[in-house]
Order: sequence, then C-alpha cells, then structure tokens
Amino acid sequence: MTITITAFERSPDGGKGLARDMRVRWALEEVGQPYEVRLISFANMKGPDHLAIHPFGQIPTYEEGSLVLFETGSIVLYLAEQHAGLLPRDSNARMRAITWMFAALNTIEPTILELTTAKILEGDKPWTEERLPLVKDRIRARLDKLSAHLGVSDWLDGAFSVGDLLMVSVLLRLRMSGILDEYQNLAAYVARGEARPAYIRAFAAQFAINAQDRTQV
Ligand code: GTB
Repeated sequence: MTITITAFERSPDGGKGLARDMRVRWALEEVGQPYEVRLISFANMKGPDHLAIHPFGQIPTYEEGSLVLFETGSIVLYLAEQHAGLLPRDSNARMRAITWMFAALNTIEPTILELTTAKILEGDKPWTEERLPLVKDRIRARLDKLSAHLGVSDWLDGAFSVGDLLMVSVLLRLRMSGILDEYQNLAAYVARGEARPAYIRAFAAQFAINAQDRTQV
C-alpha cells in the first residue's frame, strides 16, 4: 500500500531538515519503506481538506490505505511497531526505547522550543534579553543529565532505536544556538545519527525539495 506523508511546500529552514517531516522520512528510510510526499502550503494547511486529516492544520501527516495519522511521535512509533529495525524484540528493552521517545518529546524538546519562541516569536519584546539566559539554562539543566546518562555510549540504551531517532532529531534544533557543542558527547551522538545512511537519504530528499524552492525565489 502506498505511504504518503505531508511536508511544507517551502520549509522556512531552507532545507536544513529541521521541520518535523524529517523525523518521519528518517524513520521510513530506517525501515526501508518507500513513500510519497504531498507538499502543502501554509494556506492550504489550514484549509478543510488538510484539517480533515490533521486537526491542528500542521505537517507532517501519514496516510497508508485507511490509516491516517498525525503527530510525529505516533507516526514513528507506528513505523517502529510495524517493521523491524527501530525497536528491540525484548519487551523491557522495547518499552525503554519507547520511554526515550517520550523523554525526547516531553522532557527535552519543550525546553528547546522555548528558545525558539524566545528568539523568534518574542525576539523583539523588551524582556527578551533578560529571558534568554534563563531559557538557555533550562536547556542546559536537561542536557547535563542527558549527557551524564549517555556517557561514552553510542546510543541511549543499547542498539540504535526509535528513541535515538527522536532524541537526535530534537537535539539537532539546538545546533545553531551553540549549546549542543557545549556537550562533546551529545554533539558526537547527534553526528552519529546524521551519519546513518537512512538519515542521509531522508535529508537529501527534503533538501532537494527546498533547494528547488530556493532557485524559484
Ligand atoms: N507535535 C506535532 C508533531 O510532532 O507532529 C507538531 C507538528 C508541528 O509543529 N508542525 C509544524 C507546522 O506544521 C512544522 S514542524 N507548523 C505550521 C503551523 O503550525 O501552522 C515545526 C518547524 C517549523 C519550521 C522549522 N524551521 O524552519 O526550522 C522547524 C520546525
């Protein structure tokens, strides 16, 4: 059955792979599933056709026959459950990998999104200069612990899993801030994720679309 995902017609990041369709593309590549992409404009994202498959009018979505999903956590978990390669067989190890998915999305990512909000959405507010160091320190408080957990290991809990896929994806959003480079083992962890052939294929696919867009500007 054909798998179709949605992605930005033109990603605001110009092809850096930071929009969330990248996580789904990466998971699809890891499990070896071909997919099609329906590109969608910001205007159409809020139109009735897209709202019928994504209640919040966002990307990405996932369609496979009668199955329609939104939320990247749910989509990559579905892929990991359906195909070998992203979740361990042992049930305890499997739940630990799923726990790392939640840790990435619920414990680490919100602190990073605060930085995006403070810089981009509230960058012109009078309180921004005072707020930014607090927001950055909240990220560091989480990364101190994550870094201590990872130590010298390659991945968070044994072999690469969907938990690592989401954690690397989340941490990548920090690179521009310089905070990631304060943690040598986390920077190396992210680089290991980016070096995976599946990541490279997924990145190239989204870059091809956004690079094409840039030539039309
Ligand atoms: N919790 C949802 C999920 O995980 O699927 C969040 C989905 C989401 O935030 N989607 C964003 C979206 O559709 C795109 S990824 N936004 C449009 C809207 O809400 O109207 C967020 C994103 C956007 C741009 C960059 N960038 O340019 O660097 C990075 C990430």
